[in-house]
Amino acid sequence: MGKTFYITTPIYYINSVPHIGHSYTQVAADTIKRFMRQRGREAYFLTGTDEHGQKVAIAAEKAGLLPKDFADGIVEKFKAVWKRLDIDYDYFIRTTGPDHIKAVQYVLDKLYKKGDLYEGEYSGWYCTPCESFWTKLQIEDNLCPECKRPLEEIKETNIFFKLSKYQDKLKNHIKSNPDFIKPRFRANEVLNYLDKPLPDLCVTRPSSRISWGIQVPFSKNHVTYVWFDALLNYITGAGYPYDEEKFKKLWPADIHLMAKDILRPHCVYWPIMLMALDIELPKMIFAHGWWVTGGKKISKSKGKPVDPIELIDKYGLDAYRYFLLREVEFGSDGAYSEKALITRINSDLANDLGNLLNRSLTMIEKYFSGSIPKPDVVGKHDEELKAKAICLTASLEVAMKDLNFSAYLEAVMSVINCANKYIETRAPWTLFKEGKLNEIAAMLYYLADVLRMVAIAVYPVMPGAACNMWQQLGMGSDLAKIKADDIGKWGLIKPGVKINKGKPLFPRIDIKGDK
Ligand code: ME8
Repeated sequence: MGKTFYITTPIYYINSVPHIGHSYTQVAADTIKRFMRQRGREAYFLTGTDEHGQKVAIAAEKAGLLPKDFADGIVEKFKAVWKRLDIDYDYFIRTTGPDHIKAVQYVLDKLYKKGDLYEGEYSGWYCTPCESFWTKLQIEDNLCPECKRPLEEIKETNIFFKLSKYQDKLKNHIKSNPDFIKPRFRANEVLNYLDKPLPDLCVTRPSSRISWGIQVPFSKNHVTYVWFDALLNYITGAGYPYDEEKFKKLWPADIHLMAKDILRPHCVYWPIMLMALDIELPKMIFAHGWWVTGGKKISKSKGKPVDPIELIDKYGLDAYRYFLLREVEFGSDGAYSEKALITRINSDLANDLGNLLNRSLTMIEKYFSGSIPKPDVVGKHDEELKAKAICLTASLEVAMKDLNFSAYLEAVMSVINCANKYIETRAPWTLFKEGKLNEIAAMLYYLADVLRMVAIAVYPVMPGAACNMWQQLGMGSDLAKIKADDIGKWGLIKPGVKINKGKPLFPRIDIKGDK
């Protein structure tokens, strides 16, 4: 067995519960994992929570709790939301876990002994919400360049990490590995940033100012900077440094997923930390776009964020997952509105996919008493549909190479649209009047086999709906175990099998006024 496909999401701050943005990264990662599994790859999906730092300490204080007790409560909420979203992660890492803490201290010691960490005086401007330091040159009007909130001037002794030592090596790596940072234009952003001298990274905070952090092993007055601690989760969650066997199976990560807001820590600090530790770099860092409303990023600190659970309760999990991945190209920003969600459900899922399944199964019941008919007389239209369906596999692979979920789903929808048009062209109601039952038999067999392929193809995105389709088509097997190769194989649905027509997969939703 080869290397396990290893995929990660950011570990989320626990100063609030998850919203649509967090659910987006989770659904994308979950889809990739299921996609890889369908291709026979072992896959390991790491997610978790980032529990140290001032942001969390402040939120805990507001709630009248100790940070760890506060964290314990919120973590359960995160896990509950991921469960509702059917997120099949393998390990949930918490940065307050003893193994992670021990490993972070091990890394600090290692880099200190190597001479990559040194003590120095820091004076500059600090942004508490972003937990970032800025120099005079980087700021305007005393506002944080990232979040535009006021900065605090600070002077203190800290431990610094010599980023500049690895700057050229990182630049070369980015230039010679086009898949390292994706989408490609993000790599250019990082390279532009790396064109200027890289300031050393302050990797500690004085315990007198922030006590909620990992104790620095060689300096009792300091705790670890939350980003330095958090980024290490990707290796500590994969067994580093104590479980060598696990680490060898997982590392390097195949994909680190996140949104564009945290591109710099992931594409600058993280690779340099790995270089300093002599650890191979991840294969791909993919920064997707933001869900926005009214042109602004949806975030927990600004207004009421969109709640995934509310939407799932109203519209169903599969529709929600589909919308997230179909609506915008992965990598671009997406404008969220409930109206857009409903429109997408009605057009793609109710009118196209749901309707195709429903009308095909209704005809199988009506003309063949609910058994898949045998295709004896096959014509040009049937063969055209078959050819279109068989080509689907190639389009799916191409789309997923770039994590282009919308193109992936568009390719599936294009087969569904062809199948719906094929029904109109074949006009079974006329064939029936003409007594051409054998032509209807071929048509329905072809439709059923195409629907079988569609179920496998949509499974990574909509596992629930796909399994429902599978059942309705009378496929007895467990769809979760079916391999993607079956999408390209024709004739796997068996004539004579009884279908189990159920309720419509996606009922149409009425739009009441503008939402
Ligand atoms: O940054 N649109 O945690 P965080 C799309 N703890 N994705 C969004 C989003 C939006 N509007 N809002 C949030 C942190 N996300 C650090 C990470 S990793 C070592 C440490 C998603 O809770 C997206 O994945 O602020 C983004 O990168 C992440 O949530 C930020 O989560």
